[in-house]
Amino acid sequence: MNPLTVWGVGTTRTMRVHWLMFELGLNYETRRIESRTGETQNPSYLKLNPKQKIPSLLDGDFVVTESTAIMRHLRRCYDTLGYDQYQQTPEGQAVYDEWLSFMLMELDATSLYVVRRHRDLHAIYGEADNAVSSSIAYFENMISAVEDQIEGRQFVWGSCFSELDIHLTILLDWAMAVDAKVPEAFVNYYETMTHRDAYVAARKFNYSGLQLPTVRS
Ligand SMILES: N[C@@H](CCC(=O)N[C@@H](CS)C(=O)NCC(=O)O)C(=O)O
Repeated sequence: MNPLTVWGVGTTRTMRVHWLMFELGLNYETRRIESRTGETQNPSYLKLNPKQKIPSLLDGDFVVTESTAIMRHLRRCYDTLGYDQYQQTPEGQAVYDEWLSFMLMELDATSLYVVRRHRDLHAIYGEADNAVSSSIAYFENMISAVEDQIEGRQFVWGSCFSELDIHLTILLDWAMAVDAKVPEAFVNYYETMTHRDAYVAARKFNYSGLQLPTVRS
């Protein structure tokens, strides 16, 4: 039996994990449960993830939840991507933390996810037009503030592809889907990332044959 099983497809969070799996070239099983189908509330799944969220990873009998934690676990245990010298330094590590916090908090949780909740999922979380428009404006301000840091760069962090590129590209996918303005430097970066074989394959894998209409969250 394959020791690695990923639970969940169809969302931006599951896309993070499947894309990394494809980049690492790992052989794994997938349980194609989806959000808002009730499958995250099945008693058997609740034992894995009482938060009722996807994705989850089962590595042998060890469970990891939270897409970012899953990605970091996969890189620690099954890495084939490698790190450059700068990435090993305290400065390189601090820059990693800075980008990760910025993307998860400023670009995702406090902006695009608010749009998601109060626009697409307003039947669950309530309508809040002001919160939606101010969150898009906030996202645009935040991403513009770091435009110089991405200008001319192939990767977010150092000279190697990393999970930070997965985070950023998926955020850009999402920003474009809600018609947020994305600075030119990010559009160029996005073009390169979305031509990667693993991105194309993972996107098809993650978003094909869903029970619910395609949702990008
Ligand atoms: N912080 C979590 C968030 C996961 C999350 O919010 N998943 C949502 C879909 S985007 C979910 O599973 N919702 C359960 C449901 O709607 O049934 C992560 O990054 O993995």
